[in-house]
Amino acid sequence: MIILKLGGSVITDKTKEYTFKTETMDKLAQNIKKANKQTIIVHGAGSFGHILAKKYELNQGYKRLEQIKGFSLTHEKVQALNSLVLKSLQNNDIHAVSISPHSSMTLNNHEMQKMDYKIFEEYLKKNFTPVTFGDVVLDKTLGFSICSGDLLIEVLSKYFKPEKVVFVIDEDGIYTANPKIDKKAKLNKETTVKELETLTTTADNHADVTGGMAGKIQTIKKIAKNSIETILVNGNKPDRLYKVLVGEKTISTIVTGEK
Ligand code: IP8
Repeated sequence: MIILKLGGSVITDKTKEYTFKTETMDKLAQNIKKANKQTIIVHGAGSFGHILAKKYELNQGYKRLEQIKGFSLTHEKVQALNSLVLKSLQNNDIHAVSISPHSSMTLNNHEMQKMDYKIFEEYLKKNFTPVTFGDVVLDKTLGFSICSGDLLIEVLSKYFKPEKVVFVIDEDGIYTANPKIDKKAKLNKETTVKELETLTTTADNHADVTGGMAGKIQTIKKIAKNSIETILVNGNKPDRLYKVLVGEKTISTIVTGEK
């Protein structure tokens, strides 16, 4: 089984509120179908979640009444994005079912507190493709906070020990520096957790309340510590995702799991 994260910056335009990239998503769905692998799909919130979450400071927990409105609005938007993703998968004959974090998971000070892995297991057993996503959730200490897709990937991969974890991002992989700023940045085709420790990542310039690339690298380190291989691949070149899923060589970054 493979756990797949569709990044928010691939399936939405992160700079424009509520803009879904239908064509990109459809092409990714086609390639996921063609690869014919059992998957759990996690997707990010992109411009359906981060702009509102930032405006209402939802990741900092409950501080004022107005945030209740912000939580509810954000929840509706990420749910709407999830429906668009689901529709695209179904149009490509992938039997996807949505598992919503806000109604089935809780956090405690940003860490996973309660998560129903059995639901995922049951759907997988029946040959469904479970789809979950970055969402607003209840938090025991903070009142509420944000459960990012990356946190979901981290806990799901720890529980399910997939054959690999794939991050579909809007770059060719992990670079030696931020390629959007530094023209001399080089792609790391194969790397290890040790090498990742030495990387200095600069913050992405769009609203991202859950850490952007720097946060992702922290997540990958945790996945690798469970001996699982992680691959980062460019979602704007969907045939590369197919190759990664079926184990063929392509342009990507492979982070080997620690033995
Ligand atoms: O895009 C964030 O999830 P991510 C979820 O996976 C919200 O980091 C609501 C901003």
